[in-house]
Amino acid sequence: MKSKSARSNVSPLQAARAAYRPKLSKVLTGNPSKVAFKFGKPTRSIGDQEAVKKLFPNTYGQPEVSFVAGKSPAPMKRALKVAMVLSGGQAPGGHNVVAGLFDGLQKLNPKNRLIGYLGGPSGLVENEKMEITGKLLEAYRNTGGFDIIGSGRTKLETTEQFEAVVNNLLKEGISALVVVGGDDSNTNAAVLAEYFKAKDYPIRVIGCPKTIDGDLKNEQIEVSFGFDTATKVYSELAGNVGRDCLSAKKYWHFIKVMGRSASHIALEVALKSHPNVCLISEEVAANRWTLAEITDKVAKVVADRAARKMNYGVALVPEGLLEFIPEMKKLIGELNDLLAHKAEFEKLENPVEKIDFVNRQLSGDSQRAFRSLPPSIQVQLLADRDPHGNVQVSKIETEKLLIEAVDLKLRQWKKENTYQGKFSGQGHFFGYEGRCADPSNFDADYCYSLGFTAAYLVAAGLTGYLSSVRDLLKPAAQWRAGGVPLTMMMNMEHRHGKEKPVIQKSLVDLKGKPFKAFAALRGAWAVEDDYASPGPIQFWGPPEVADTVPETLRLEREK
Ligand code: FBP
Repeated sequence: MKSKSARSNVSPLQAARAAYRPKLSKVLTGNPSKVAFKFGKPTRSIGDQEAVKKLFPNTYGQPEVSFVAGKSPAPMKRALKVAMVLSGGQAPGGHNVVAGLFDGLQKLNPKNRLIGYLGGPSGLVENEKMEITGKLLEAYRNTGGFDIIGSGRTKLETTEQFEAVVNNLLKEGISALVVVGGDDSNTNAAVLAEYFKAKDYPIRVIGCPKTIDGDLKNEQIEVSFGFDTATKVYSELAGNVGRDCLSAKKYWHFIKVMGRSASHIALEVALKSHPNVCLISEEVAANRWTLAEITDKVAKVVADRAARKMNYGVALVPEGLLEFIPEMKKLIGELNDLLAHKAEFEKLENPVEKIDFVNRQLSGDSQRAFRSLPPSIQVQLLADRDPHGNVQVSKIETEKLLIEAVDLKLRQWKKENTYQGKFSGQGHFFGYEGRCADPSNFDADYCYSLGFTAAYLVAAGLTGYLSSVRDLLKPAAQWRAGGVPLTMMMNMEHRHGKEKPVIQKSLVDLKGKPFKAFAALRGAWAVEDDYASPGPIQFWGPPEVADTVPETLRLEREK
């Protein structure tokens, strides 16, 4: 937040990058009075329609909207004060969403003002805020991080919190709130929009699709922002590790990559860097592979390579893998419910007592699954859930668990004389390294457009919508901008021991082109050395180097 040190020491790259002018959809570059809104048909939620409709009677079923050239139905005469909050994990390009929102509001009416609430949703409750001005933004355009106003994971769910937010926003004269976040934060945005509308509070709510995880996507949202940059950073690092393998020829590198539940990041990094192994959690779940079976498969690749005198390799492990292994999924589900309800557990401080306590409450199957894990992983599985009830998978060292399991298996095969290689594992976790990188051209442009679009959705007087920019494989000038009703993406899920309405996470589609492209190549990557080094993000240069989109997006959307 207003970090002076971070911005006072500007490198030549940062100075040049600050001058980059993000590209925008053509319809938004012209006169705002020539932007018309085209509404589609009424929509329905992606699942559990009756239950979602019942919980969102005032915002359910709204039509999609897109901006087209025409006459604006409501030119903005009255100046607006708009609030914004950055929510959840950082994602490259967040500052450009702020800049796009600010510039869009200014374009609509130079008297419009933007107030940033500090430290995530808690800032709205605690009324911690600052005005975002053109001067302040100068130091943040095209930079990574969320430090301009900070972020946080507080979940807004109680009536007291909602009323505190309303109170603070109305006192400040705010008539719209823009929430920049992932699936959980935008679920929060949908709940707030419904609450405000039900109570006739004059505040509209607009969301923006953020998350490096890439799991906030569907027909309407082609990709979440930050995914492109973060995966480019991880791919560069994975490529470097591959080169290290080829040079030293002595380690097997097990790299856990962020992404929470979905394996989109692992898949994208695999497509770019060609590791010897890349596990895809969704495939594990579809085939109901046990931890022992996964171990066997990885150990088999290690053994096959050892037979060719290649005692080294790169294995990518998606962050959420454990949750997709059926016996572990069951175990985690039981642990979630147990931890959500047991005050007794909270009193225990000693990890051994905690493990003991939990062990006694679990079902037979889950006890066996829990006992099969090393104590370090058992303790990690008992760590606090995040405010949305999710296991904090970033804290579970799955890469180490796999190294240990593969090592054990190989020792057994050695005893049985079926393997003669050497195995030395190195664990890595690529996560935080990529979340605050300076946004690629794609993310810089996309984020700016999302922020700008949010300003126009606010001006249109809409609420309960997610800012949407589509046709991302085309040049930015041809991008389609508009809004998608948040309830359209919702279904009911079991969280914190209860059924809750949430925006559905998108998982890797095993029938989709990106997975198929990977599946067609992985056999060759397992035994041959084909490590690719995409190198660092290129901000300048030929378009085929500097203006690329995620590989996953290209495979999914290219006609
Ligand atoms: P969001 O879903 O909020 O965008 O967060 C993404 C993420 O980076 C996940 O990949 C990771 O599991 C999690 O955040 C880590 O959370 P934290 O920053 O709280 O450690």
